[in-house]
Amino acid sequence: MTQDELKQAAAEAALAFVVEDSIVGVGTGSTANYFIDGLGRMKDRIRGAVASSDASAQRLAGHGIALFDLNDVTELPVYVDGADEIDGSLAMIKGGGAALTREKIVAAVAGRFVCICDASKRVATLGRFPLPVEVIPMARAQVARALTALGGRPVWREGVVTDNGNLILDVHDLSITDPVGLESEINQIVGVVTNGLFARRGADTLLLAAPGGVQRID
Ligand code: ABF
Repeated sequence: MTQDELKQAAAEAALAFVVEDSIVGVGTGSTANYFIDGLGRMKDRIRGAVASSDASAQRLAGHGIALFDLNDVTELPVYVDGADEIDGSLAMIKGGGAALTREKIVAAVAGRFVCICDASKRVATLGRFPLPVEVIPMARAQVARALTALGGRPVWREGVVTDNGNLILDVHDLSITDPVGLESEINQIVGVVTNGLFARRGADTLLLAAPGGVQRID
């Protein structure tokens, strides 16, 4: 199976977690896109969706799925999204697609976070994938210095502006043995909007696709 087929298999498995007549939280990225396409086939059985990015909103709208503003939603039973890395405690690195802030906000509202991944995303220790950090533009250099002091090597993702009008620093060379602690520590740096560690609120369920099938890990 190709990596794309594995992503699609994980995404299809997530459709079983969608609650009838509910509003569904929808992530961003190529794996989430397969989920959106699957959701399109069952659009008559849901009320609609909250999207974590403009790109996902457009794809959902293309399938005729109603879009809701998160501020108008009180119940979001399920949020389905991919990840860049996920460890054994279901802590993740996200943000390779620069949508981390909206992803984290939608995930915070959701009752259950279902992470959909091909097996290449599963790691013993987070950090081989550079950790994305969204920063207020005027704070870029100051935040980079603070991240360097934490032992990382921040690289400005030049040319990328997030849906919120901010910048991304990708932090290389981190071996993240305490994801919850590091997530909190980076959040304390003035000028950081969000960091791509999803550990304080990790995934509740991982659907991990390998050639032998999709494994569910809770
Ligand atoms: C989103 O999409 C991001 O948080 C993560 O960066 C990325 C994963 O992308 P893909 O599914 O294309 O590998 O979930």
